[in-house]
Amino acid sequence: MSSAPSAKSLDPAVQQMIAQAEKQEIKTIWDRYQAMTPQCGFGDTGLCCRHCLQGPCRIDPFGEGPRQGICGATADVMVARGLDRAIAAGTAAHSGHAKHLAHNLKKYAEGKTEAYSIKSPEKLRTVAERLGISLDSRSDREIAADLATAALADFHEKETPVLWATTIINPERAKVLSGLNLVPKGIDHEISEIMHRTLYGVDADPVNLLLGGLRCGVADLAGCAMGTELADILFGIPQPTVSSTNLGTLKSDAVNIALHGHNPVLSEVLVAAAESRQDDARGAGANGINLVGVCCTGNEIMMRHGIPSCTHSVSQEMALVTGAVDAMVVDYQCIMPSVANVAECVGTRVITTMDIAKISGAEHVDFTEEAAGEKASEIIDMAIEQFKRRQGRKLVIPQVTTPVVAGFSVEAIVAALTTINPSDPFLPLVDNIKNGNIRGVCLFAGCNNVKVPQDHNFVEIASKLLKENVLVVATGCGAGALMRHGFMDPAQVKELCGEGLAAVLTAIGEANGLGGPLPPVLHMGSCVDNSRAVSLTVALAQYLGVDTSQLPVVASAAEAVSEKAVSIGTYAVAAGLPTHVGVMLPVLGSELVTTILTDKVRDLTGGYFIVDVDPASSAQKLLAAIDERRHGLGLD
Ligand code: NFS
Ligand code: SF4
Repeated sequence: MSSAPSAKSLDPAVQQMIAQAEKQEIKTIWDRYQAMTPQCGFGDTGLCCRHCLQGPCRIDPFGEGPRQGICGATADVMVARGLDRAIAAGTAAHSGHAKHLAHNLKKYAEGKTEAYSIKSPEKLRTVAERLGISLDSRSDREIAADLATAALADFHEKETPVLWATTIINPERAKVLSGLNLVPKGIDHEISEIMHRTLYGVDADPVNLLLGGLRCGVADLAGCAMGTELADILFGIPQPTVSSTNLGTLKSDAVNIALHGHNPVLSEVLVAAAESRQDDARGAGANGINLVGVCCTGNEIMMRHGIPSCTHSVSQEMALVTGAVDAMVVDYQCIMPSVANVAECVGTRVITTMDIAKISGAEHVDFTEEAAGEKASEIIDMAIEQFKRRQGRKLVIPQVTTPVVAGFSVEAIVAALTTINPSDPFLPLVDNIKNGNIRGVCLFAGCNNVKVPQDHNFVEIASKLLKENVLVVATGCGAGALMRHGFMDPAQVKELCGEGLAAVLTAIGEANGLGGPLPPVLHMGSCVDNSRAVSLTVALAQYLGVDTSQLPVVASAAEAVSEKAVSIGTYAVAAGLPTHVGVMLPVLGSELVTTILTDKVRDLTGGYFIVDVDPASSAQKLLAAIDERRHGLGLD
């Protein structure tokens, strides 16, 4: 890869900041990547094992040297074990986020925190009812207490399987999963079982290991679904909202606070605190407090409050390079430790808030739900103080913003369809799938990977699919990528979408009084909100009386980074979806594992991985998968 900025990012604002970082001699992820190349071929192909102290053991993917690790583990075993551990780590992260929300709900129910309330009593009741919790003449608090207990119970092994898995899928899928012994017994149980079976000298059957990984993937779906639902209950169900994105959302004359990470437990309180502290910011000479989001926290607060997203994933350091961020406040996950170094270079502050996620060089405020209001105020004080300190310093804010319409929860999508057909909201959607106005559905998810010019895969694949009338939904930093390039701007529908799709988006938009179409790509939220895409798929399957694996629905993590993307991809495959990954997975060292993931698993779940780093051929493969499923349903 050349070092020209265009090889690093497609985003003009990021390109400008990369040049600025070079000028100020600030090292960024692209510099560190270059310093790291060539990367180790053993690790790259999954053939390096450090699971015991006799290691590390390496197997040459080209057949030179040893064929087994010191203990006798083969390439297949090493690769399968490594993949399993990635799935377990991703599952731990999503469900850790969900567990945090469950504790939050419990503290609310017990009256231990003032900062939180039930913003969606309807969803509280719908979810509780689905789990078999009694609603009869009970208060929100009582139901919330039971719901929190049920959520926490789903983490350990118990009589019933994980309810957040079994109650959110269609009966056909439940049957497939239970026939394969893929129904998780407890979320934490599955994670710890993966750690056990991948230990030195336990599971040495690659197929058995991969089946364990798949079950852990289903546990990940449960964690994501729980995370989404509890967040909606506590903070409200997202509704379509107008906002904007990119580094131009930072304001030189305001106290800029970038909220980065994942859990709305933190960001929601800061949103409220910022609102009530606007006058203090003005008192300090600022034109108010300007909140912006980064990564999935950006998605969460954009969907619920219309707060702009400043940047995503691989370009997070660039927000700091502007010099305009007065505090980057983080919770956990996807926060590169390097933000502390960049903050030091530009003289600003990174504030960590969670016990499990401190960063050397950052300041720490110990956030608790019990003292949420106070802690949020303390953070705002720190940002205001920093604003005063930075006066007179030169800022470089790229004047780039893009309009976004975000917030398409399943509830919002159903509501929009209901205006077209009040008695049968799914009918217009299904009719348009049948007549080919909508050829299929693709979910774009996952991160930006430094190995790919930022946004390149997302933009290229989504452009192709939209032109072919594929309805595109997006989450996580995939949503971030597409929004920064105008894919969530309704004004771009004509330019980006095929005629059939444009007609559908326009009809729905106009029926809903928008005076124009829905945006080309529907923003469904953060990464835990991939569960929303699963819910939509399940609802569609149930409406048609088929299984999820029969639908013309595909997924793509076109620039994946995190182990969370691996676990999400795994549950997409468990749900029966053809699932594209646009970067190499560390599995190529085992032909057996590679064949199972990209082919054989299909005989079991109906889903499979498509691993392809070329966006043009990836788009072709996704379209072919869609067409194959249309054919299966008799929709040629
Ligand atoms: Ni998803 Fe969201 Fe982004 Fe990747 Fe990270 S923020 S949880 S893992 S980098 S999409
Ligand atoms: Fe080597 Fe086996 Fe130990 Fe892995 S578990 S490091 S392959 S001896």
